[in-house]
Amino acid sequence: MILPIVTYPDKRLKTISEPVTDFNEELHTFLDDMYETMIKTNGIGLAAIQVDRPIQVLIINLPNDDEEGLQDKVNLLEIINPKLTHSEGTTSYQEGCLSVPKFYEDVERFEKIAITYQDRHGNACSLEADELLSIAVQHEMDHLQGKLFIEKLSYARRKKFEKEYKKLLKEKKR
Ligand code: Y12
Ligand code: CO
Repeated sequence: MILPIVTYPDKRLKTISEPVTDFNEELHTFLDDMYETMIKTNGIGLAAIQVDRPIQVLIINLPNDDEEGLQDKVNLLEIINPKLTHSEGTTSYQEGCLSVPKFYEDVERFEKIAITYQDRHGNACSLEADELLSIAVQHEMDHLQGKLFIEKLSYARRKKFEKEYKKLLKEKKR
């Protein structure tokens, strides 16, 4: 089932998500719906709060790093209750978000990270990430804390964003 995506400036995106305690059939169906929704909307990452569920769940499916750039489901990561265990360096990348459509901006983040998390069955897992995966994990983990990438912009860039986004919303209404 395709789920509606909550978009900025909806206040629900500010909600701090709660840990998952039940790794049951309902969670599995929800994860499948998140995947379907992310693929349908051309996303590479999605957090549960973006589809109005304040639980610590995120999914990431990066395209293959080759000419075709296929988004292979075998590379799908389902990350539940993540905790950052290591971070090093800084890097910058032009980010986008399904909850902030049509806006991309450079954001500074850790270059490399390590996390622990649980999979859909509640098994303990760990992940070391660099490059695009590191950025995607940090972007999605921010959603679990009610934070959007636009909050990491400088004052001047944020102002520019608010002006451009307001214009976009007006055009959409017409
Ligand atoms: C690097 C940086 C950020 C992330 C987080 C995941 N971000 C996304 O998946 C963003 C996807 C996105 C897709 C859009 O396309 C449609 O909605 C059809 C989009 O919309 C437009 O620009 C029209 C905006 C963002 C991971 C890795
Ligand atoms: Co996002």
